[in-house]
Amino acid sequence: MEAKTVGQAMGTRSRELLELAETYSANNYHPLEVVIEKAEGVWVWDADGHKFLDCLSAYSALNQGHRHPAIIAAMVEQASKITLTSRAFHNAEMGPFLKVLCEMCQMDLALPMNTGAEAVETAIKAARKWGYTVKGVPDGKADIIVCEGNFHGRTTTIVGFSSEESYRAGFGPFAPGFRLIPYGDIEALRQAITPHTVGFLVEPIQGEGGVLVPPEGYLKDVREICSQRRVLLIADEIQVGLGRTGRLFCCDHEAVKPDMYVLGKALGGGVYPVSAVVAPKDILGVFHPGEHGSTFGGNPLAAAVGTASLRVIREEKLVENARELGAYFMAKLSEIEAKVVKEIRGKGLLIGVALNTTARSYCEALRDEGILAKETHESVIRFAPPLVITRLEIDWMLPRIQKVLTGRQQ
Ligand code: IF1
Repeated sequence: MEAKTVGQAMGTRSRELLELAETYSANNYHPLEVVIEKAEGVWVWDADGHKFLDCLSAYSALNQGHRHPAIIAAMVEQASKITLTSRAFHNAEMGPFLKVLCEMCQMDLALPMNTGAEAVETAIKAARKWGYTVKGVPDGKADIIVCEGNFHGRTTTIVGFSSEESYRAGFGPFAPGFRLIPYGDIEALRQAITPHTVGFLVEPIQGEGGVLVPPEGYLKDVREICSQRRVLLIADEIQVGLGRTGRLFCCDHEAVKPDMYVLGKALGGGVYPVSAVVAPKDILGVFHPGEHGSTFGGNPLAAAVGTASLRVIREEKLVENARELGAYFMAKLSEIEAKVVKEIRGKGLLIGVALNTTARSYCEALRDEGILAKETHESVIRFAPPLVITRLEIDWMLPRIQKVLTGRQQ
């Protein structure tokens, strides 16, 4: 399990491939200097054979681990039969997939899309349509409340209600109909709701916001207020759902059932983009033929992969593993005495280590120790390994993380 350190001596093949990407790729990312070529479980290898433990999991899209054999098998088998029909025809895989998905969510209906942003857009459309046709909001007046520090995707509508200037600047004009309130502030929500409010779109833990866990009881109070005021509680569980935080859904920590789950990332098991909105009939039932859709949404390959991805989460007890090993990992991280660490927060296997300085160089040092993590919000290191991780693998990481955070060998 020993990983070679990369240090400054990035291999020549990696260096060449990195330069090729930098020559031809639009400059919308600033990745860590590592070129990954293959992977298995929690491990990845770069183009020169160096091995790393993946502590990002593609922002939780790889909850089941890289190339989970059951998911790959389902994908290959499906690829040998049929991959795409479009929704102009039925396909044999979508029904069984949506049945399992609805059962896991304890909801009636699901609307399959591809990326997270598309699912968020779908939830916005559903909430507005529900507002006009069920709640009786005057046409064109629906508003949706969102939180400061939110991250829901990159479409123009979604970045239009971001509070992060770099996501918005230069991309307007933006769609009206969204209002920002502080995250975790229940009074702000109470006051923001008007008779025209159709939905409250919220992340149960803000991932990109810096792994921000709202005050205990917040979601429960949100649920109560939304019910009282007839506002749809739309939970963006794209990053925190499907086991990541030690519960199937992050809302489960407070026994809260939202009106809509927005899911993505791990729904596709890290092999294929699969997203969905899942809700009761009286909400998702507002769509009629022709009002919404997607060429690839619900395609047979996606459905087969989605079915297998959900089965792996259930059968391999990934939720329980995230809960147990997340608590262990967090406790062990908290024992590290490092002046640079300000706070450690998170739930399950979504852990943010907030530093009192910029985190980038620490992520680079972790990479040199064989651990891939990515900073968020400048000063937070996010540790979010695949949920298939073992205690042994966490124990392998701990002295290396300690070395990087303290500058000392254990
Ligand atoms: C990138 C961040 C994470 C999400 C939540 C919707 C979406 C995301 C809660 C949209 C996507 C991704 C996008 C990815 C990086 C990543 C990210 F740092 F940008 F914010 F995870 F923290 N809701 N998050 O986290 O899903 O359309 O991308 O499938 O590079 O932009 P998508």
